[in-house]
Amino acid sequence: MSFDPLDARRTGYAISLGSGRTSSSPAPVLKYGYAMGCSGGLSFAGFWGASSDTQGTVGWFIVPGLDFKAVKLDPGVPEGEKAKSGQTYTATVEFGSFFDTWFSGLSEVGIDADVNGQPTVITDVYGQELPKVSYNGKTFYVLSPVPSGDGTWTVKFNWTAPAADKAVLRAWINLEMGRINATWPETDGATPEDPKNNLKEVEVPVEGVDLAVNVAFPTKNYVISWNNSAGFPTAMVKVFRTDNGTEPVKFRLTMTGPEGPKVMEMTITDKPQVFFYSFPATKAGKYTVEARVEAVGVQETDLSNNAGSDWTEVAKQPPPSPGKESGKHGELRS
Ligand SMILES: [Ca+2]
Ligand SMILES: [Ca+2]
Repeated sequence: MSFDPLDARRTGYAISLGSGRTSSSPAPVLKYGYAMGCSGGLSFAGFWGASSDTQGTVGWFIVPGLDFKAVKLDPGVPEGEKAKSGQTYTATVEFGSFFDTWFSGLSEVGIDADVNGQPTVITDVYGQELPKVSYNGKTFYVLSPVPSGDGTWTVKFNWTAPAADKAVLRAWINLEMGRINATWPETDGATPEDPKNNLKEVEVPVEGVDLAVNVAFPTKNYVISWNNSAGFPTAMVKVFRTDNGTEPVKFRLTMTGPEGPKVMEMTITDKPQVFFYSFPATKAGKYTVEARVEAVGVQETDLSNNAGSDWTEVAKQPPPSPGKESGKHGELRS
């Protein structure tokens, strides 16, 4: 196939990222089996780019001036606030391009984003997942088309603040890193090692979860009445949070006392939760109940308040001496 740039300008060719690809949104693919470029009186101030298809065929095209850029990355966390571990935010990314060209443009360009190295699902501003192309075994998101002149795109991705003290959000365009494996040569020579203006990185501080536990007996002096063989002292175990998060956090609560350990897994939001540890006491003595709370799957900011204990002194009421009024009975509590 011969390539006539004037004809290309008339018909509005768009060059695609590699032939032999599969795409969720078919775009016009220009198959270029041999060199093509300017001729006649056209002149260009740019340089030549190359792209190869799955058969290794190299196609050449002229890139007069091409610059992709990641303009802005807004993590979606309210100004001045830390992200809250476990909470989901919507990040907004602005990409731009400048393409000084005589034909309609490139049909698409690859973009990618990650959070602490984990790839994200990228959508348009309406939440619709962006189209992807598969090329040489990798699948990546594309923006399309790349117009001549200036182009801008706004995309979004949801991310959940991780169980860590910070999250690193990155978004990039036209760099062979992450999922992208086909790129256009740019005037600024952006590469993964030197991404120039093609990459935006934002570090977001994350407010971790802080669970706490408190153990308390309602009385320090528990008395078993003279006519009962046992009493049932009860410790109150309160699990609460000192962070301001409202998202559900799983926790494991271990309560230990005379009745042996009791373990349970529950979920807490911003409301404290109260549990009771009751045990039969037949003998006088000092009884202790301990409790330990552990967040499951999220990081704790302060482990010093995750354990607590309390004790109660149990006494046995002596039987009433003969002759005294025996109408009063039952447990005496101070
Ligand atoms: Ca660039
Ligand atoms: Ca804690």
